[in-house]
Amino acid sequence: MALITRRGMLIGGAAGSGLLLAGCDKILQGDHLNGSASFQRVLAAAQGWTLSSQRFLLGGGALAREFKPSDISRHFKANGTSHPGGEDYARHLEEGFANWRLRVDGMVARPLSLSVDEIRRLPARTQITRHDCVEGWSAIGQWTGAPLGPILKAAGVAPGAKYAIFYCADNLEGEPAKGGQQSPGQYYESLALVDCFHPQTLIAYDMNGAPLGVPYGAPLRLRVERQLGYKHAKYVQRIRITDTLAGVSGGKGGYWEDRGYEWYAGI
Ligand SMILES: Nc1nc2c(c(=O)[nH]1)N[C@H]1C(S)=C(S)[C@@H](COP(=O)(O)O)O[C@H]1N2
Ligand SMILES: [Mo]
Repeated sequence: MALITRRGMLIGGAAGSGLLLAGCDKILQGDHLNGSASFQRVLAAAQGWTLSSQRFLLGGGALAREFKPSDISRHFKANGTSHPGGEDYARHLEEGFANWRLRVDGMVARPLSLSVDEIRRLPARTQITRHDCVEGWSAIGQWTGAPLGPILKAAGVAPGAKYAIFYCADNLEGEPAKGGQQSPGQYYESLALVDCFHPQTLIAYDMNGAPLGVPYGAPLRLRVERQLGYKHAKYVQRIRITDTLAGVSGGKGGYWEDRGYEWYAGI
């Protein structure tokens, strides 16, 4: 929790945050063509992010190992769902995901709704990492995406919140769910907030320099590099901030957790 405390100080620090807020208001009033209010808020929040990331490292936080472009696996296995199916997803695919939204809600001061295009216009991070699946295979890939930290910072996580729950578009057992509503068999995952603010935790949209393919979670997936494969939710539509994992499907915090896997899957 030290990271949150440090971030709290950063956000709360009088001069810095005042400047950021002033800048943000000006953008909000001035130019609606440049994106939604959600987008402008995240853009403003992202401006202090490099500093937060550096403090994370100086504070002893560990990064997952990053590799060279020549290390990238020629074949990266697609695992679990490789196509969500269903009318909803088919329509999104046909529209080139122009109407896909990433919603951020729950215990936040300002719920957000971001288009894929807006997420692509946020400051990005690219990392080459090794993905480890519990089934016993690994592959190295390059991921580009928006760090999750500034997105949650812009939403304003409420005091007492503990987790982020990621709702996916695919259902492994029945009818595909619509618009981020949870139904039995639907894939979902969750992280402790501290892991959401890790510098390598991304809402990723590119893999090996090209837009994510359908098997790899198009249009948006989570990358959380210090954890096992099943935590890396694909086809993400909604992030809900909460203080409990109860009440969502089996209540264990994830599709595979409800079927016996460990919730904390650190590597
Ligand atoms: N929505 C969704 N996310 C998912 C899964 C899934 O079936 N559905 N499988 C998980 C598992 S077990 C792994 S190993 C990785 C596989 O990611 P990949 O298909 O890009 O290799 O996605 C994870 N995220
Ligand atoms: Mo996996």
